[in-house]
Amino acid sequence: MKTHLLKIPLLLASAAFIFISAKSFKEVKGLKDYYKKYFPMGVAVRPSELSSEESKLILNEFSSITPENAMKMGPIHPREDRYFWRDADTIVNFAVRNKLKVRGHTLCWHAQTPNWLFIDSTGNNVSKDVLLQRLKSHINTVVSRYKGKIYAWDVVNEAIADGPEFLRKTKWTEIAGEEFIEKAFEYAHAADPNAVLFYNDYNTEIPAKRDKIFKLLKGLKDKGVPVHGVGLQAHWSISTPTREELEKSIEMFSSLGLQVQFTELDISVYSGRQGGQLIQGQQQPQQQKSVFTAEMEQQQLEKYKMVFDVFRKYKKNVTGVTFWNVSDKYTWLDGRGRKNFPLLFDQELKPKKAYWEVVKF
Ligand code: 9MR
Repeated sequence: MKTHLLKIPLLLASAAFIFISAKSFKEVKGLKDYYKKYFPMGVAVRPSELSSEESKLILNEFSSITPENAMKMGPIHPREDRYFWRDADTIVNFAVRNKLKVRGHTLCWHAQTPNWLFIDSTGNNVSKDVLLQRLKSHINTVVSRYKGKIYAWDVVNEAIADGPEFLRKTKWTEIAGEEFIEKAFEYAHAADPNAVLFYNDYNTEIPAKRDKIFKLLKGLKDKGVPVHGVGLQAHWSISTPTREELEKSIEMFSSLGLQVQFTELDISVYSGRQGGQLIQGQQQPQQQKSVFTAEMEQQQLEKYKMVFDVFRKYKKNVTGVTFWNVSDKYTWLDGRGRKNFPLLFDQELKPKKAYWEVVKF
């Protein structure tokens, strides 16, 4: 009897302990929770990150993932008769297991595209018909495989020129002219009529480039091409974009009836467009090398605060925000002897000051 009575407080204590720890675990909110009423929060991932310490952070903070490279034409379709599914499957399976959304990236691009697509067995350019047939087969195979698991696709990536021309000069335009763009959307729509289809590009806040992207998208919409959204990559920096430039982009593209998603967000600590990228051969002053100064931290924090303020303001139009890479430990902007620090998590995967500005509203 005595021992029985003693057990009751013990049981109560352990129940309370379980309750408290379950509660405190639940209370570690992530970006996706703060933004639940706004839009999915996404991140670009590499397969290796899904089985390392990054995976915990990804699951706690994000509700959507995008393969950084695994679904691009080169990696996933290295030869005409050979697909390489392992990395893309790893990412999609992780998402399905953990109930995350997946944004597919990308079905048609000029970079990371295998040469076999454009040439015949003698090494000459294929005809337009052959190229479009290959594109159709590629898109149909990839989109069908992940039908129902990938909710949105970047169908065509970066087709607009940075310079004065309209379209970027590539093998695609050389062989197929402008038509490859609408064809890519048609093929993707036929393979998965439920997928939300995006045209994706960078420097979308620079008026000259924005006007050309607008013209392209308006033309596609007028023709009835199944394009549903525009992906604004958002490789920004402490100096770009301004609030006005950003708001104007959202308003212009929304006026076409398109969803707007920020698909590759990062804010470089170096000023300039396209993430303040180092131009080949360009030398950086010694003191800029791999140092995250208090000044950079402050400027970056202010830019993050501003852009998320705008995203929330336009929550009716903005249907997704995806960061390009997980943390400052590895980003596509690192390299040539200089680290960038463009993300919300530091090299130890801890939230930076900018993180707390993004979730403070
Ligand atoms: O982050 C990607 C990097 O690992 C690749 O080497 C690079 C190849 O061009 O592509 C990077 O991702 C790009 C994305 O697919 C499209 N928009 C620009 C991104 C940064 O270059």
